[in-house]
Amino acid sequence: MEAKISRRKFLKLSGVAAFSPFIRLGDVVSPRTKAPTPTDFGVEKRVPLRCRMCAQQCPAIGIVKDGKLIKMEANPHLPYSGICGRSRSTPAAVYNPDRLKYPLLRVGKRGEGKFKRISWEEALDRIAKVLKKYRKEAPEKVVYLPRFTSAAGIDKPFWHLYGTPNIISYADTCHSAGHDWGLGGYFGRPISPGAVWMDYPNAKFGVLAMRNPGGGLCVYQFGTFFAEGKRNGLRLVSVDVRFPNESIEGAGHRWLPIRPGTDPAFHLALAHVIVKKKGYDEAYLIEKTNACMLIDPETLEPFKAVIEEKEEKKGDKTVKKRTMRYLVWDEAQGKAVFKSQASKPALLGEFEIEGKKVITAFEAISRALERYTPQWAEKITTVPAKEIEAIAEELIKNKPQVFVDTGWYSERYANSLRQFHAIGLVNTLLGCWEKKGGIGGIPKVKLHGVLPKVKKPKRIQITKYYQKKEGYPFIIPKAGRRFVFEALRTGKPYEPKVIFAMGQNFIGGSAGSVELIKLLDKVELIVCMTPFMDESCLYADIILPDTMFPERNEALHVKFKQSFPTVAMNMKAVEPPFEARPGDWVMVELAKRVLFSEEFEKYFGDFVRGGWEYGWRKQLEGLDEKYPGITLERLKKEGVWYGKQNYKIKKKTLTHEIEIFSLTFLETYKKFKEKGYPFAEYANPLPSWAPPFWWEEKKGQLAEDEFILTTGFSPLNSFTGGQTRNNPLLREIWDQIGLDRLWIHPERAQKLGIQDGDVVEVFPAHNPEIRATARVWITPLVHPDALFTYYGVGAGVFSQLKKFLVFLPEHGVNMNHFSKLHFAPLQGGHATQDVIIKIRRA
Ligand SMILES: Nc1nc2c(c(=O)[nH]1)N[C@H]1C(S)=C(S)[C@@H](COP(=O)(O)OP(=O)(O)OC[C@H]3O[C@@H](n4cnc5c(=O)[nH]c(N)nc54)[C@H](O)[C@@H]3O)O[C@H]1N2
Ligand SMILES: Nc1nc2c(c(=O)[nH]1)N[C@H]1C(S)=C(S)[C@@H](COP(=O)(O)OP(=O)(O)OC[C@H]3O[C@@H](n4cnc5c(=O)[nH]c(N)nc54)[C@H](O)[C@@H]3O)O[C@H]1N2
Ligand code: SF4
Ligand SMILES: [Mo]
Repeated sequence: MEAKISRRKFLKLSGVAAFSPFIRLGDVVSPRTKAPTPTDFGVEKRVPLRCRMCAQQCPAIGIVKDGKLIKMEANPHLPYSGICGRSRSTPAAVYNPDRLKYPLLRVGKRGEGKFKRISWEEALDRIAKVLKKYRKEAPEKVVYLPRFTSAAGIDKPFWHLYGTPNIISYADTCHSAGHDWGLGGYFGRPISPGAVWMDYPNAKFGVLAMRNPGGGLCVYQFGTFFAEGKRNGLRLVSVDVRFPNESIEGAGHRWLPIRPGTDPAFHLALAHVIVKKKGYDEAYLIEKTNACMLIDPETLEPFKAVIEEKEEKKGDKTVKKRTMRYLVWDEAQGKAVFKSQASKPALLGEFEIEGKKVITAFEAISRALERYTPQWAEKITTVPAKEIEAIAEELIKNKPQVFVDTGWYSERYANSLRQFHAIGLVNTLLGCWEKKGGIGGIPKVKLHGVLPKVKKPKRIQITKYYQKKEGYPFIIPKAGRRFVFEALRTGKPYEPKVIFAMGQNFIGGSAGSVELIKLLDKVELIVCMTPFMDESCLYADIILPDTMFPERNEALHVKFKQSFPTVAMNMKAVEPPFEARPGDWVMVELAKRVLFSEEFEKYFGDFVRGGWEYGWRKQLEGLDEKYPGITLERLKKEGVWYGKQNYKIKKKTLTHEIEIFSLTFLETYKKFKEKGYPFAEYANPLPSWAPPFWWEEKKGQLAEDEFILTTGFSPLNSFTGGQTRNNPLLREIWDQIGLDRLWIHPERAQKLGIQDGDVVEVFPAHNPEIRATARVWITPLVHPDALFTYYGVGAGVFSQLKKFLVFLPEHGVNMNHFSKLHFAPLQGGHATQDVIIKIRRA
């Protein structure tokens, strides 16, 4: 009976879909080429995907018809679901005729762009041969650079088994570590953009400074949150080098133009006003932070603090937990006691204990802020003092349902660590961490590995060497691709010999592109795996054509920037074109060729036999006890699992409090001051202004033809990948709205005799030889000292790319092509905008 019904239903279904003229609005019926199959032709398949048109991996649904991906939809199984315009253009990327189709071998000089087709066998054998050689000699000289990897869960164990610790991400060119340690000082651990969220829906007032949630949009769930906040009456002020209409257009929102790279001064002045007007949250500072800590005003050392060590059970391990107990001045008892014994700790003040002068940490902070008046900041930033005061007033009045957005992409200038340190200070003064309407934390689900655990090899990692020996204590070792090039330049700790990039455009995405390519002569083998040609591929010896995300199964993923802990699925929806193959297959093929057969069997055997079905089950083993409802069946059907949102932010400070006076910073500060390190001041735990490099060079005064080139995202572009910059659909829209133009202020344009629509030559003052062309938009919506362009719109200096990416706009600049191979002090970020740019009519 049941079988009958389902058969009838089945016939009806297939009949309606395949043969009825009543097809739903918006459906596309393509001409029949093959005999229809009931599961395929005319019937839409809905496959769980994670979008990769930018890097955020938003859970989405791919709609497949006749074996083709016809559109992307939001995943409806989320409380806040949505995908953005870039995601909607996925089919135009997947079926782009410019996709890499076969493995390629370089035949011309590096950079020349001459390649010939080879077989996968040959490509893999060639790579394996070099890998085998270095496995014996020095496996650490092989560097793996992943970003858009199609081998998650497989690649890391492979490279660690191989013997290299050098798996290094792109994040030193994104948020690491100016953002992560600038804010992290307050929490005793790096705070990445994915660790916190602004509670847009419940906030009343917010400052966006170098942050553009409407353009650098992560729709799921951020964009929806942001829109909800705006509907709920969230008022915004944007302090930006250009008018970021993506975020703040509409009533009640304001734009204050700021001179590029001077943001720390703006935030310090906000803090100054908040403290001066006693607009801070006093109870919060006393209770939740170490503001009352008594310190020596000379050395800044906590006064007579003690560190206690306790052993604690954590699962089956015992860990040592260190806690600092510190003295405060108890106003109730009129003496110094440990904080836990005080009933009325003093927030401000200077005291004498045993003949020694001590002050509270907050007293030290207040004193340090004294000189950073709004008038002082106006001279540096050009933001009017009265505007700074008005913003501070708004923050004070509406606290704690306020935020200074902690931002995302930070590595634009040398002073980014100080910028985010100052942003952290303002948010701490206002008590908005862990508050509804303020800033919350993001809990993450811990999945098991796909393969058995592999230990990280003991050999020295390049980034760790620079962290320990070369004055970059705030590096995040897994995130420092530009130090690979520093190692090439200096030979320290050794010269890398093989670079294998999987979805990282290490040349186009990193400041100093033109300097980087010169260093590549020292590298024996460069392999780039990607679906699209990019700057890095031009210098590769072997190019491997990757699949795009709808064309492969992938490990489950948990790292999302959103308020709920989430697990999401990506399943193969369509066949890859030509000879494109996924990264997990490539890793297994290399493992077969390079590892010993026992190693291969031990680590890869089960995965090779069981495939992703096995891999996914392995990742989820035993997890549904802790997280009810995480099952593979559900993930395959709905694509996602999500848990509960909360506002807690994990801390790893010695005091277990939010350290408004950062002991992590203090330790580094003391050490570097002792050594006489010129940038020691950047680690000062107290508020402190540091100018960007360009400012140091020019004392803030640019000549008539000099500018700072700045970048940002729009909802219709992303990085340098072919997904968006060479996308025929997006290109159509870009042309309509002039997204590829270079913004220039009318006063500056007039002085240079430049007219709207003119094509100009853009080049760095330090190297006029490197040039790109751009079409200008003359607009008052940009600060006079800045030029602005969306990131990743053209070929820039690497015009050879036009041969491979035919939908690229004719003109366009990429800041990284012009900037220097310099490193932000202490944290090593790429400081890409910290360079003076000139323009002239082409
Ligand atoms: N001047 C300036 N520089 C910047 C930025 C800026 O705004 N301005 N932004 C910075 C930021 S925030 C970041 S995160 C970095 C990003 O820097 P990059 O790592 O350089 O990122 P992309 O430019 O996206 O390059 C990634 C490559 O992956 C490829 N790719 C896409 N999908 C896949 C896939 O499925 N598999 C594989 N194997 N490859 C794939 C793309 O085609 C592209 O070639 O750039 C930073 N650099
Ligand atoms: N559309 C799109 N969205 C994305 C991505 C993408 O590729 N495309 N990628 C994601 C990633 S990896 C990241 S890191 C985030 C980035 O997210 P955001 O950092 O928010 O985005 P951006 O647009 O790079 O930069 C924010 C703003 O900084 C401004 N700006 C530039 N220089 C200065 C300055 O000196 N001072 C001040 N005050 N403002 C300045 C720009 O004009 C821009 O409006 O976006 C994520 N979302
Ligand atoms: S923000 Fe847009 S392009 Fe980026 S992953 Fe999400 S849906 Fe895709
Ligand atoms: Mo980024």
